[in-house]
Amino acid sequence: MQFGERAPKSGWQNPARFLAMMVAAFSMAVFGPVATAQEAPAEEVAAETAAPTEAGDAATEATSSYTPLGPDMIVGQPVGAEEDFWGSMQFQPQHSPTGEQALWMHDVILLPVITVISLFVLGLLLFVVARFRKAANPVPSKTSHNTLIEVIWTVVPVIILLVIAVPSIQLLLDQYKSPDKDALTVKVNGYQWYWGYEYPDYGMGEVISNMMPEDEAKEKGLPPQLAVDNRMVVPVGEEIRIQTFGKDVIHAFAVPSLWFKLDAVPGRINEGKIFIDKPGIYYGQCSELCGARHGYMPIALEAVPREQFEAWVLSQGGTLPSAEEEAAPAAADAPADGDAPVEAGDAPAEASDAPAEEAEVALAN
Ligand SMILES: [Cu+2]
Repeated sequence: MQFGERAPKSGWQNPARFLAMMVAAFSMAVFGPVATAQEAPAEEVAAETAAPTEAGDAATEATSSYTPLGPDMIVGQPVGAEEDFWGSMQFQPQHSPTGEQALWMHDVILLPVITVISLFVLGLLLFVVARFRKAANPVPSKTSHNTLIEVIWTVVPVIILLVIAVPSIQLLLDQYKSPDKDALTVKVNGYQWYWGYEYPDYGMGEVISNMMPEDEAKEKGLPPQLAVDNRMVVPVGEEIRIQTFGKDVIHAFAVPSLWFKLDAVPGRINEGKIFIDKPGIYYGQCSELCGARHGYMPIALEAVPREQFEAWVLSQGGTLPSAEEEAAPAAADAPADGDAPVEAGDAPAEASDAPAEEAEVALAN
């Protein structure tokens, strides 16, 4: 469903998407209940999205102030089996385009295919056990070849794999597409055992994010062991370039509700992109066993409208790139004549000749 909705323009021109849509239509026809069950939450999400956007507009007016989002704005969070048994056994609802596409792939293609094949093979086994048991079939057949059946059991799996491959490769390509050239960059540093967030374009220090003590989290109505003291704040509805580093050992930056997981490896930069549909708080955890307190370095990502994000940057002592750009042309005008620095450069050269002459004099003596 979301897969088709996401690409209304290219749906009919792009053969891969067209085939995927055909598969979706077929799957929905055959597995209708699964598909419709998925649509209902999508509508709820749309309804929910409308409300925070209004809140975002209100925030636009109050540009200068930033207040961290409260517990009512938690969007991406795991649920316990006691709260929601089925929900706890499924993927978290997705809030990024690739996440929606991946969840669609799982719910509409993979699960139905797996279920049908498993039931079919189980049925065949039960049939063979019953039909060809010794009592019912005392003299076994000596048949060893049947060309028709052999062709069928080769060709049918190939077709099934092709049907899976088309949307799967499309998804893989989308997941690893580079972010926009001017996407906001966040450097995510994994430490034993906390996270550090750097915003190289905003002239601010690293934001260090530690797990919030359990009592404090409960007091504030935030989930214990997921809440942090300083969240990673990013603008909503924009591409964000995430670059991960391991500052000591390998960590992994993972936020399930945004379909994002990227290793943070010492000595190399890994890069991925995030696009968040909806303002709110998204929780994740380190997903690489990194030592004793691996389980206590949660990730809390806060997506807010651009104006709120900029207010946050200013509250952290950062500067906005737009302000720098305005200042930059003025600075560029001053050395535009250009000759002055060059002359200044010549002077030291002359000055350096002097000691050489002195040295010659000294040698001559
Ligand atoms: Cu870690």
